[in-house]
Amino acid sequence: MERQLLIRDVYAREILDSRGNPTIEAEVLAGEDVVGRASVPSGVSAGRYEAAELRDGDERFNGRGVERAVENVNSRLADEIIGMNVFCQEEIDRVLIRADGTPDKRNMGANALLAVSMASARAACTALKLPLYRYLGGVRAAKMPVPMMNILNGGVHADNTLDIREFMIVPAGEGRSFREQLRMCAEVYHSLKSILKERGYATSVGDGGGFAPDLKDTCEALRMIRDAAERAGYRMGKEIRIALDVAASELYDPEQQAYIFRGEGQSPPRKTEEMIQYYEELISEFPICSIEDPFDQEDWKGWQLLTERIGNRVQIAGDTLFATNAERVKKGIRLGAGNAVLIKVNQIGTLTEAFETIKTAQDAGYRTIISHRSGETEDTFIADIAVAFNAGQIKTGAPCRSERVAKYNRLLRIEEQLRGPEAEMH
Ligand code: 2PG
Ligand code: MG
Repeated sequence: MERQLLIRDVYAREILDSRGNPTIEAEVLAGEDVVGRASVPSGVSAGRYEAAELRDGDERFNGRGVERAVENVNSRLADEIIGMNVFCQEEIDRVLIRADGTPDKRNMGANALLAVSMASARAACTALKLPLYRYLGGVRAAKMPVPMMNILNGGVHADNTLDIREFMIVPAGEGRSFREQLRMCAEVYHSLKSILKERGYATSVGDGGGFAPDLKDTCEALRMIRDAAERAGYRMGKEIRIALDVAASELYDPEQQAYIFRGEGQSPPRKTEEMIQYYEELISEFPICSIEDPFDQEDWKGWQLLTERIGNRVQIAGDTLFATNAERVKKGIRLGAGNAVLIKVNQIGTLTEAFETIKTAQDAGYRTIISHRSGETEDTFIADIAVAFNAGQIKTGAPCRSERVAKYNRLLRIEEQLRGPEAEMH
């Protein structure tokens, strides 16, 4: 195996993401002719603890251009990285972090740093002729993730009445291949579409590809999903369960110190204790196996109480709360807040830091979910991360819109490889 291959060039360009907003794509040239390419996703959540994307703020693209971040890659970061060994990912990431010099990477832009970090890993695995998951995870990379598939959208990901951002379905993974699990989810998605049509609702989709109808409230959405799963021939609770991303930081009103469900109109603001009761009611009526961001990113008390009350039965996942930041995950572990962590590489800005966060979570027995962002590209990097670290779960949207489907399809190919040459032939 080659132990040293020098980075010869780094180049970035501005491309478009799935919402038509600019994002960065970077290419790393290592040795004579090995090129690794990667692009960076972008979310809408205003997570206070996320690393900072650098946006131009000028008249192009309503201020969302990334020309300055591109320029940072092509000048400052390229200067630092050229000449480094492409196989030394941790060192590369350390140099990137140092070149930026700020805690939230606002100087160079977390988007600039991450593009280089990811493209370097791609170049490294290409040079070794290894699949990315194998390069990142070594011989331990073995486990396919269970899909947590978004089928109904609300909140800021859609222009409808639903307050909860994502309604997802989770197939029972035991004894089933990823291919089968994916099929189950896609079938439920299609039966949901026909039910919505029959009942006179819109079947247009939100950012993650899930449908975005104007339903009355959360319970109606959950009933629709139950009907859809049953119509597709699955037993609710046994074969298909439900996961929610409440994205509660978006519902929280600091003045009233309460959560406001605007789409529900009449429902009064809910304080922390009322939110807990609300979740308890929902899980008693529907087979909900996971709740993401049930409270605001500062409401540690709410997180602790809910984890204490239902954490033994339900996965309670921190997205905005943890922001893929190992220090925040450590705080959560200390306080008993949540029992699972969403991993989004662009929340932290380099691969090495994201991998540290995965390790911190897994060492403490917290579950991990590798996640897309609402603004995605065709890059399938996260599919490989999910397998490399035996994450167990992946959240990458609906089986609709190719930037989401690309990740699922990549996982189908990885599953074939993991099952050996015989399976690969079919
Ligand atoms: C989330 C994500 C992905 P965004 O809240 O989990 O669906 O949304 O990327 O907009 O933060
Ligand atoms: Mg979320």
